[in-house]
Amino acid sequence: MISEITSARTAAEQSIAAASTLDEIRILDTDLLGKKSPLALLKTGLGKLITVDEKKAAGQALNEAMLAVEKVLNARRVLLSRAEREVQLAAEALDLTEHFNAPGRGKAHIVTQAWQRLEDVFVGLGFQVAEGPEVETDWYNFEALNMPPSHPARSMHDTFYVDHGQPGSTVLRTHTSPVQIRVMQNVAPPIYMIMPGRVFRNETTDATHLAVFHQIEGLVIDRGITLTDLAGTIEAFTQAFFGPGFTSRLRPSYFPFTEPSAEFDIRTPKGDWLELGGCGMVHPNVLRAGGLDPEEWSGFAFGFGIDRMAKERHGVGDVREMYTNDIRFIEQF
Ligand code: FA5
Repeated sequence: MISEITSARTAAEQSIAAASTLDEIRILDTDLLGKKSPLALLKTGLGKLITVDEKKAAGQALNEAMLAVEKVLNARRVLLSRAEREVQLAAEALDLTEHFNAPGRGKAHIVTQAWQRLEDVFVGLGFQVAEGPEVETDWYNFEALNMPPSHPARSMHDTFYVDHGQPGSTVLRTHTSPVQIRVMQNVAPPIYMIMPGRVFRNETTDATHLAVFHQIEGLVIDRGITLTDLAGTIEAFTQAFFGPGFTSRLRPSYFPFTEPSAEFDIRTPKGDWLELGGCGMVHPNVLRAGGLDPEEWSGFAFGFGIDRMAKERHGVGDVREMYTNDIRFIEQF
């Protein structure tokens, strides 16, 4: 029995030494230490030994052999995983030396640059900046914006729901408009604010659509605000952001939270029209949801996509390119 144990142990150790991959080690683990391994089978034969001394000696030798095989197996596993990791690291290594040699420091991402420039331009026009949460309640994202549960306009927003509270009560905000309500609830008018931030829609991505993108919301609430103020603000913004050769127009549209509503486009010096976002006069129901009296206050709101603005401003063909994080693309801007 003892000699059988010794030869099983030697054979096991030899096959471990011969293993050259972690997959082989995984198989050997079962073959050499599992229920059907030679050592385990020898263990089942212990009962057939006659004397107590024989049993004791064989049992001890078996335990030692099992422990020894396990130890050798583990040591080989550590060695092979280290070797595999080194091969992987070598294969995935990036040569960054050309970037170390380049003069200058890192810079803000193209979308962050657009975001910061938008803030600068609006602050220059007298606006303040506010932010709201990315995880919102259904009430702020839809209901307070004049979209009750059955409202058909809800289907225009493909919503990501968060597993929190009552089913369907918590969402990843689909636009920055819910921040309008939070601002109205917390700031006494007159209000001249912009609200930039990240928004989420369960959409298939393409050259102009992302599932995670950025919007900038604008909200003005004061006494006697009219559509002319909205048009004038959009025009002043267009010239300040894009340059004097650019102009803007409003096109009739529909949003549940503004009445009347418009889409706003800008005209490039070449004469092309580009759609930038939506806007309109704040709906009385929205003013009420924000705790304001529509008889006393009126206002306008607008919201447009920051990623698309960055794309247009820099002539990027596909919005998705801005998020591949390929340093050769990013460092151009
Ligand atoms: C809205 O989200 C309204 N909340 C805008 C608004 C605010 C209207 C205030 C009136 C008053 P819309 O779904 O059209 O509207 O989106 C506004 C802008 O976000 C679009 O014009 C576009 O520039 C950008 N946008 C929309 N969907 C995507 C997307 N999937 N990927 C990138 N940009 C997008």
